[in-house]
Amino acid sequence: MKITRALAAVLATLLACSACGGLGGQPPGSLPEVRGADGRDYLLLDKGAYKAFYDSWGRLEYIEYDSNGDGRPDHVAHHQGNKLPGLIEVDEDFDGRMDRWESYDAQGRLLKVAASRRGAGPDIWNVLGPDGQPARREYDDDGDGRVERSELLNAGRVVRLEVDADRDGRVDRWQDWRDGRLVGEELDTDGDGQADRRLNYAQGGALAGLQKLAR
Ligand SMILES: [Ca+2]
Ligand SMILES: [Ca+2]
Ligand SMILES: [Ca+2]
Ligand SMILES: [Ca+2]
Repeated sequence: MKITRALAAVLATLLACSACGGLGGQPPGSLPEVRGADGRDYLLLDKGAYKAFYDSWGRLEYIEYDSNGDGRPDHVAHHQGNKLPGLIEVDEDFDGRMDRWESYDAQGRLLKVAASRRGAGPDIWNVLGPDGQPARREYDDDGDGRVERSELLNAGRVVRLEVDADRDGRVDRWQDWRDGRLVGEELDTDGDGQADRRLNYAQGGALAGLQKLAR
């Protein structure tokens, strides 16, 4: 994958430089202090295509990487003092706005990839299962920063759909899908966050039963 390769190259360069330059835990006193994009002050190790930002204790906070040489970072790896980044932001089309966000665990395993459908921050998330396959897709369809639709996947197929239809922040519809067919649905009709109705559907999609659920 393009991003992983780019990151590996950046890390290799950085670690090589740490070995020769005395960084990596020691206060890098000789580095210039700069103001980061977030308004905080950092010590900057400027290597041209990539720039590593350290806090005053020499802990690596983040790395900016300009892969196409247009002077704007298109990869930002957030380390927050850790050897491996927990989050990598990517500007895939080089327009100066980030459009891909990758979350990693402490071992460097990819957990989640977010993308932007509107160009205004993440609004779709692909969550990977322990086997590295997509396990869940989450959508912020109205762009308010909150997820209101989630698909649970099994071997690439949707098996369950969870929807916050009234957008109060709580799921109120749970749909079960089998072989591409809606087989049942549970509803929270009184808004307490608990399902209180269940609908079952027959082969052709006709309603086969309506059940009131005990509380
Ligand atoms: Ca760039
Ligand atoms: Ca972009
Ligand atoms: Ca939303
Ligand atoms: Ca709701």
